[in-house]
Amino acid sequence: MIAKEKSGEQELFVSGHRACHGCGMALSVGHILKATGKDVIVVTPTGCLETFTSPYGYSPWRVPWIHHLFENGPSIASGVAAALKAQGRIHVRVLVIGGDGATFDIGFGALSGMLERGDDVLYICVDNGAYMNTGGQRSGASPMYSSTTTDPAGKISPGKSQMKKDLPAIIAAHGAPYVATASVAYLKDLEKKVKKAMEYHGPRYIQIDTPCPSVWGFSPDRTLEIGRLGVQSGLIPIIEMQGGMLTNVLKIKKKIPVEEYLKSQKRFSHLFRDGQHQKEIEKIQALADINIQKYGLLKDVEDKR
Ligand SMILES: Cc1ncc(C[n+]2csc(CCOP(=O)(O)OP(=O)(O)O)c2C)c(N)n1
Ligand code: SF4
Ligand SMILES: [Mg+2]
Repeated sequence: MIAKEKSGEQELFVSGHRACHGCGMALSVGHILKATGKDVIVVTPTGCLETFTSPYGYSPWRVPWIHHLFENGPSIASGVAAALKAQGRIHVRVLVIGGDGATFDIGFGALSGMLERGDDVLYICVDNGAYMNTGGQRSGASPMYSSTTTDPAGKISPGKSQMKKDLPAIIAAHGAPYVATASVAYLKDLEKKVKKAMEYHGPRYIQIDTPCPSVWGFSPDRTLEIGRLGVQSGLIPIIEMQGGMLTNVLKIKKKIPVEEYLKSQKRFSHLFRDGQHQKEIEKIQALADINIQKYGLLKDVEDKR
């Protein structure tokens, strides 16, 4: 931070928040704002980000920030965008930064409306795959066979039995001009995508994989490593879609088996406890392989093997 102040570059998300150690979401927000610059108004639905950035008397936000309800982020953002347009303040842009529960589930109707109307909003989902602020309940973004408090793994259940909702594809199908996924483990790629999204007008969407040490169950010094394992296994495809077409993917350098990713986190530990879950592990491997094939994630040399 001192080096930044000396170079004249202002940090827009500073200390004073109360995120858990190693929180992938907190790390990603600083880099999002680095890429947008200061002329933004940020809208944040209820969730970890809202809670850990608003302890009484403190704020890490150095840009205007609005918190409202869990379910209406896109509607608030659309209203702010309309007001800015009416005032002729076209240099100020509107950004939503919201959790996966707010985005995939409870705010999905409002998001669909925002997309369909073509409102000028960049919507960023910081995806930690469950409702973390309230203790880790299942969301439409929770990965298959993860154990959550509402879909706990046990004698009968191997955890969540449904697949993660393919929200980027659903958003692209609304005609959004720019849709991308990113990971906090690849910060340069993340910043580049946010900068690119800011060049467009209309509704844009970026979904960022943000590992959560507290609820996924791993040591807080491993956040970036866990994020990389997700990407390098093929389970978290990092892609870009412009005008509804796939235009870019982050290639996998060295494909790793999904076991390596799953074994690193407590939310999947039941899959390895009694040797009874080979079928579920194979199913997860198949999901990763489908991503690899569908998006062409392997480097050419490995594609030919
Ligand atoms: C209508 C409504 N239902 C439930 C809640 C309780 N609630 C607050 S935050 C939250 C979960 C947020 O999950 P997500 O959007 O994934 O964000 P995260 O906390 O994981 O970052 C819930 C269920 C609420 N505030 N309002
Ligand atoms: S619970 Fe997870 S997402 Fe929420 S602040 Fe802690 S590490 Fe971050
Ligand atoms: Mg969440």
